[in-house]
Amino acid sequence: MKLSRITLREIRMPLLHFFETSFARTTERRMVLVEAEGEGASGWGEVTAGENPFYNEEWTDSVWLILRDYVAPSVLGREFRCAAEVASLTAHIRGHNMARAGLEAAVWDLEARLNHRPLWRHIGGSRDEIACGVSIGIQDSVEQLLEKIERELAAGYQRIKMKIKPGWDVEAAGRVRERFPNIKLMADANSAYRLSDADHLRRLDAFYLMMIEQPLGHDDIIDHAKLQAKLETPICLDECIRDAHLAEQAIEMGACRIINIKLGRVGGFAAARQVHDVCRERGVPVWCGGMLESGLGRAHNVALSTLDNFVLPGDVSASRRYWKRDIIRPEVEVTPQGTIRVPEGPGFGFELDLDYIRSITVREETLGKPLEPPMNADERR
Ligand code: OSB
Ligand code: MG
Repeated sequence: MKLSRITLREIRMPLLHFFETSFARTTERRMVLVEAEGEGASGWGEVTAGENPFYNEEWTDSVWLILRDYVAPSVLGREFRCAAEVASLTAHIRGHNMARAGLEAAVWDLEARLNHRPLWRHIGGSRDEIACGVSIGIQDSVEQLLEKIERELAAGYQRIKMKIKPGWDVEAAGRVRERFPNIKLMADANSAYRLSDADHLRRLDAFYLMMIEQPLGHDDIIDHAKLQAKLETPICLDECIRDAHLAEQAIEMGACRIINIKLGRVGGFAAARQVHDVCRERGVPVWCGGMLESGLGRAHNVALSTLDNFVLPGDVSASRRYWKRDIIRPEVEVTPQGTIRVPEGPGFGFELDLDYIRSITVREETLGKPLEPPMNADERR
């Protein structure tokens, strides 16, 4: 298999409602889409980086440069056996997993299409319906939060995740629990605490949360192990788990009992499957995280969630929760039972609305086989 062209597009999409985490409030998304052409077909991927380097080190502008100057030149015109090999072509790039994953996912989509197969079957998925939860951002008041939860439960969602930060945690979670004593409830701190907050975080144990996600440093597994020893509530790691080896180490150290897998954060489908397998072998359940994706990234998340150890409801929810108009047809919809039925069409299983994509594209660049191969040690001599 070989790629002849890679096209990068940056699109802008305003969110229907702002989304606030412990690190930022997002009102408009700027995302990079990757189209990979080769063997007479094309596949698409979405880069899941945010607008600022606050969740991890990547953001819209960094992924553009990394894709243009490093990822694309490393893959264009090179022979590879299958999509599962693409990650190894860019493995010399340190970090920048989301940029690398954007192209990798596009090649998986391309390969699935060349095989006339749905992407979810192509990656080895086994479920035709996935369980959905929602992630609800920090609100201006607890009343607003309660109202939103009420609405999402009425829509059928199976579990509620609330974002927390110092000043919006024990009291807010307590009021949610008081109002909804029986729901599956969890909290995501996005690294807003330190180990010295352990006694404070222990107060959340009273609310029997399913889990608390990434309470401590974005890259700190050791302190999470110390914290887990003090909490009844299971810790779920998100930011910390950038590859299968880190997943293995975190589990071995007792730093978490659950792992959130995000396609971009780990560097693509091949890596996500490795993390999934490491967890399954060790009896650790996983679920699919979200990064406020457009329909394209959302469809890839649906496919990923069909692997058999995705046993907990994920953050993959309906397009209409985010967008007035999504870039795929049909949009991602959720059943009244809080599930998404997995599409049977080829590749990621939805049609791209190319006219709409064109209308919200703010920059576009097509990269072909480089005239000069990147300079290597031999040439420099
Ligand atoms: O930590 O899971 C997170 C959004 C942006 C950055 C980080 C996270 C999130 C979410 C939103 O929780 C999940 C979604 O609805 O896409
Ligand atoms: Mg998270």
